[in-house]
Amino acid sequence: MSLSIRQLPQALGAVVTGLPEKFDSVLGEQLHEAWMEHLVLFFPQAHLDDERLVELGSLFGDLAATTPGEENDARDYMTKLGKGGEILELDSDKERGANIWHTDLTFAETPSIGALLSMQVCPERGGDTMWLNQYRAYETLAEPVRILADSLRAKHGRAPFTGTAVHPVVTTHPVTGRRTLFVNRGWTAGIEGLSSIESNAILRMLCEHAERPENTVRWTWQAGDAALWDNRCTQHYAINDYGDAKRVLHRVAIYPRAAA
Ligand SMILES: O=C(O)CCC(=O)C(=O)O
Repeated sequence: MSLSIRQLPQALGAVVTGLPEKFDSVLGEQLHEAWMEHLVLFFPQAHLDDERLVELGSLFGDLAATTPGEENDARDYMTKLGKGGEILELDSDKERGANIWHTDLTFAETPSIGALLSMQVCPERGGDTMWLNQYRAYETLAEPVRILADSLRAKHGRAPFTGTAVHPVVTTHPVTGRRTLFVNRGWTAGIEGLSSIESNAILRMLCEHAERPENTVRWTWQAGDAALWDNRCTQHYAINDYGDAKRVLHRVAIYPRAAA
């Protein structure tokens, strides 16, 4: 079967089928191009074991389970698997905190550029994940609000549980050159230089604007599916509607390749 990439009709996302046995640099380039265009790639029934998860993720950068440095990653206590501890196991028996819109690790100076997630044990019903398009969120702000957002910087993180970092509220994607909103409800704590009344009101407005259903896509998982997202221009939300059912995923976080 040859590689096929089908764009979804929603604000972001494409479905990839026909992954070859061997993951090489040609495949890496094809997937990278599609990833930059569609922001999230879904791989139904890819059945990536941990070795293949690491192999596929490595096509796009260096891998770590969470933050590569010891930056007080809030999820450092979770199970890390793989030869280099680069796989994070997300087990519903231990943690269900991802049912808030967030971008991973924005409390770090250098957050991951993306992540690859593979569904291991899937609830019979529920447990979907949603993603939203932060380019679209930025581009659909009214011009005066866009100009305001362009001028702001925000603090991220919740010390002492996580590290803290300051990032511009609007960033430029290093590959596509597109401007993107870069705040999220999960980790953005406040806007620099504003009163708490001003900061809370602006952050709430930006987050509510980004989270509108028009900016989203939703994936209903089956065991064996995988998803690859760009952390620089998306947010995601794990829907906690599956009661006591078990849900287990394996995830690698992708970082820019260290200079050789
Ligand atoms: O459990 C999910 O569907 C998403 C997990 C998540 O939010 C994350 O890996 O950051």
